[in-house]
Amino acid sequence: QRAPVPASVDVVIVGAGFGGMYMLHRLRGLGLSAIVFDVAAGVGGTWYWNRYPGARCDVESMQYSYSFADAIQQEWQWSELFAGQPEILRYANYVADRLDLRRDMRFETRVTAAEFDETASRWTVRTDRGDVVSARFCIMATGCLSAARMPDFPGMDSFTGKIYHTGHWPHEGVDFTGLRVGVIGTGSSAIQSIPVIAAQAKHVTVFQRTPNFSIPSRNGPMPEAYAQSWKQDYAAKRAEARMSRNGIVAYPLDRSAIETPEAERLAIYEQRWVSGGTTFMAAFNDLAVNKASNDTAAEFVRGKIRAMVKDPATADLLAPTNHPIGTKRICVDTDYYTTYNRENVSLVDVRQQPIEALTPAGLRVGEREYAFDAIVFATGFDAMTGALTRMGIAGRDGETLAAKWEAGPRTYLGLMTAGFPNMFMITGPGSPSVLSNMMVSIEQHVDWIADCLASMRKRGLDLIEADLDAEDAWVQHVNDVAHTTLYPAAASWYMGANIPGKPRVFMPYIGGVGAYRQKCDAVAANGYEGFILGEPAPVAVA
Ligand code: NA7
Repeated sequence: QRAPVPASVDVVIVGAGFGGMYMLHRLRGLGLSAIVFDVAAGVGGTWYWNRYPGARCDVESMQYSYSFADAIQQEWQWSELFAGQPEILRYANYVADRLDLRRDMRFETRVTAAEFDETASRWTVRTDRGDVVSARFCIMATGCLSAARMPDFPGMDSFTGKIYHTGHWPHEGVDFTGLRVGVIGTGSSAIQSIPVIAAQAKHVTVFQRTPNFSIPSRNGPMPEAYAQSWKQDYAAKRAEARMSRNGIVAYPLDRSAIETPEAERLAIYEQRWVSGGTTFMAAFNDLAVNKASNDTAAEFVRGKIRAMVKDPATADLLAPTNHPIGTKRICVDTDYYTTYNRENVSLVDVRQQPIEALTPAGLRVGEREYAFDAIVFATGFDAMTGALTRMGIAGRDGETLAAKWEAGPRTYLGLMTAGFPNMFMITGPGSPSVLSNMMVSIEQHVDWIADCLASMRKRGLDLIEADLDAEDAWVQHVNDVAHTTLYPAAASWYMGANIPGKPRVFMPYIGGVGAYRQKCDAVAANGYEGFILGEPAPVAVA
């Protein structure tokens, strides 16, 4: 039984993941009324849905957590260096309990439309349960990787076995014991789940279109002394993360790879490889911008793959050659490559010859049919824009967000988009978001939005909108900065390249988390430069 939904609130928040949770907390602190909708049955967002075997954060636990409440960051104890999905979901629930968030949340409720009413300067938000809520502000905390993508192979309905998508995993779990399993995709979700599925299944066949670079996580139980070293110094470490490149304290080396003598360079890579995890790309300062430098890192990892995988043909297929390392989000794994040494695991290259169709027994590649009891789609997401453009958002003159963004997303600072007044996005396209530790980026956006609303109230204003010229300039800047790097060289989901027909635009802002924060703060300090602020709409007289 769902609690009643108020007809009118100050703010509707869409999404009860880490963004929506903290946003609600901040709005309460400002004395604003808010209601949060989420299609899930509980909090957690990404960590509610992605329950596939082996699902784990690729940012280490001590850094992937809220920093806004010292009591919470001191109380919570992570059990592993890299937390798994169940533990992160427990953490989200713990925070929700601790802050009593759920009383303003309505679950199992999908927002189907959000329309801006220009006469009243208010949003009308509708849900699939028939709710109609009027709100002054609408905050989209819908996540960057939340709209799961299923390829539309012919014969999808004909397959008689089970079909799963990693991003919509059954809550009761799946027992693969004794089953023949096909896995489609070799992104982060596949790389995490394949070793775990292979340990259970009779046979696993992996269909790889593009190999990815993966670094061993070196995950393990959290040493108490390590946790304490963070907790005792959290204020300083969090401050460092906020001003860093990716929102992660990674101790980057400030020197060029290509200018470092080879033996020394290899020793540095080796040391990063052995310590494991996310910080590999911080080994040198030019890996993202200098192809020759990048090649040295890529070749180092390819060498590791060849050393780990016994069958040379399989090793060759697994060693990525078609994109610079790091230009697709680097994966972090536990035993991924060595899993291919197991007798019950095989790899099929579907780059030249794609999967043609699903069949009643399995799937077909060219003339060959593969039979399965279950097929796991680890095929990713309509990243960054999918959740927003699918929602039925309409701004001024009834213009839909989907129409406005037809040629690619356009935002000012990734926070607002012109023509959609009073609608904010948390970690929207045009902000660092997926190129960063999401926790750091989420907190930065939530704080910025909350401070903005507080400042507007103080000045008696209640309308804010991105200025079109400021937006155009920001989009140009996001694009210019992206093209100073090697990132656009990869056909990645950062570029929309994984969705047929999606425009190829580099969506996140790659200028760095710290530089971006300074820009946002400067905009606020200059009276919200680039935003148009307005008076309250006059009350209509009958
Ligand atoms: P990703 O990284 O988008 O990976 C999806 C994978 O699925 C990728 O290897 C794709 O190959 C593959 N794919 C997609 N469609 C097909 C078809 N039709 N045939 C064969 N292979 C296909 O999603 P993940 O869920 O793994 O990870 C998303 C992020 O979550 C990750 O970066 C972390 O930040 C956490 P492609 O590369 O497109 O050739």
